[in-house]
Amino acid sequence: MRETKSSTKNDAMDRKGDDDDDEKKKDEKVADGAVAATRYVIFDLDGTLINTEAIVDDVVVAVVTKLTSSNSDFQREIFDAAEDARGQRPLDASMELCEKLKLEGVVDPKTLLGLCSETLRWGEEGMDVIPDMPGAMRLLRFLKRKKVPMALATSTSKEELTKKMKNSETKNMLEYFDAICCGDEVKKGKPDPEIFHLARERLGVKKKDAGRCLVFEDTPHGVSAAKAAGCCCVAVPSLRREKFDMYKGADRVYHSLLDVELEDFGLPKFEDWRDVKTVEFVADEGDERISTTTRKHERFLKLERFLELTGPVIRGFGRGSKMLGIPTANLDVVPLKQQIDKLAPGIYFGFAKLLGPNKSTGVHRTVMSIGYNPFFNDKRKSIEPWLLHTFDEDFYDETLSVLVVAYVRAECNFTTVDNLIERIKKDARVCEEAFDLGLVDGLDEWKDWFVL
Ligand code: ADP
Ligand code: RBF
Ligand code: MG
Repeated sequence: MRETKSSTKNDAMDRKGDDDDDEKKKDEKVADGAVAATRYVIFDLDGTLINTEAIVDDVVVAVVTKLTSSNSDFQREIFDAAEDARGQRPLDASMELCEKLKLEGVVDPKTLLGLCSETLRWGEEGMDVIPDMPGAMRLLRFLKRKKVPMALATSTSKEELTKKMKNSETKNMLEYFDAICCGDEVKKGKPDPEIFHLARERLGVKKKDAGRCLVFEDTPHGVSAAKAAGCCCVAVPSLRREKFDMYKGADRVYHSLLDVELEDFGLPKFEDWRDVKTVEFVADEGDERISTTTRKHERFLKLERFLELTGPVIRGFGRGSKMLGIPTANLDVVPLKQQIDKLAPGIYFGFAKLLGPNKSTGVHRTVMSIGYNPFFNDKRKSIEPWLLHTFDEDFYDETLSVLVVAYVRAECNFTTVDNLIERIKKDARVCEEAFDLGLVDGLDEWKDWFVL
């Protein structure tokens, strides 16, 4: 992804001269090395703005569990396989699932798909609420406030879109768009560019100015379609890191919508990051945070809604203390799935308290990683809070409650363990100093949580 920096210059920048006069007037200065000067934004829906994937995963787990009468260990496998199968056409995904979970003799891909579709009736009474993708509403609200014209380009049909929105976390999401284009309005679906041409036209942008449109996509097919339409394209993959190669065509790849640097595309810069002026920003080796604008300090993003995660401390991969000298009190992701789907994988900080024998140690500050720990290439998601307190003994099985308050960064890969350790210690400093300097407000609302 770092390499995208040099390969990303969109030709919209080099094609002055043949732009409309109107377009020229709107042109503002773009930061040195920025990817492009875009003025319009086009969004994909599923997996980009709303998390339909999580619901599909749940249905797959429920259906396969029933078919195989399986135990909780196998449920974890189903859960992982379902996640892996995301972003494909339904039948392809079903085939992958049958193969990975060795379901031959139990169910065939077509039947499995049928069973899942029966359960997945979007918009019907009793369906789970479809959560927004982390950072989606922050992005939409900000662009709306800055009067950036926006369109939706979804493969979903109009009818299905209405149903999905009825059950969405943010029911009025469609009000943010100046144009809406659905899958049944085009002859060919993504990866064909047709739907992005349509969205561009509806935004009133001529074909030769397609590079002024910034597309947000989560799948490789979507990226291909956007690029074929001549648009600039940001990918926020819904597929695993191992599959990130499939996103090579994108102008830039981010781990989540929270990490997007709009100014790199000629759009207004987010105003809600808070600098921790006492902690210097150094782009570590292995650090994938890219920005063309030089950043001087570490920073954090206060969550719009703090999140409480509670559960027994479980055994993790057994390497935190041994390998890193940094113990992390792991929580089980399975019962907390709904809550952590609200968070982008990444590094967060907040508070933690133990509710068993260690209750008397009080409330502690904590930094945590929620995700796949790319350095170790974990296949399973984990929640790993490092409590910034020295304990006399381990506290496995004791109930731990964590209050997640702020986002710091995406997970990174590092070439050496020392670099990883150094980075984690820096995260701890960001947390300590953010609280010491009183940079985190909104804690009053949670004052009951702090009473032990
Ligand atoms: P595991 O892989 O099993 O999580 P770790 O090496 O990460 O093993 O050690 C984590 C355990 O260490 C926790 O479950 C907890 O019992 C203990 N521990 C001791 N001090 C701390 C601390 N400051 N933060 C988190 N866990 C701690
Ligand atoms: N692991 C990574 O692979 N990449 C990271 O960027 C990363 N950042 C972390 C930040 C914090 C604050 C903590 C507590 C852990 C982080 N880890 C990261 C996770 C670390 O790999 C994990 O705790 C150990 O693997 C123990 O299981
Ligand atoms: Mg641990």
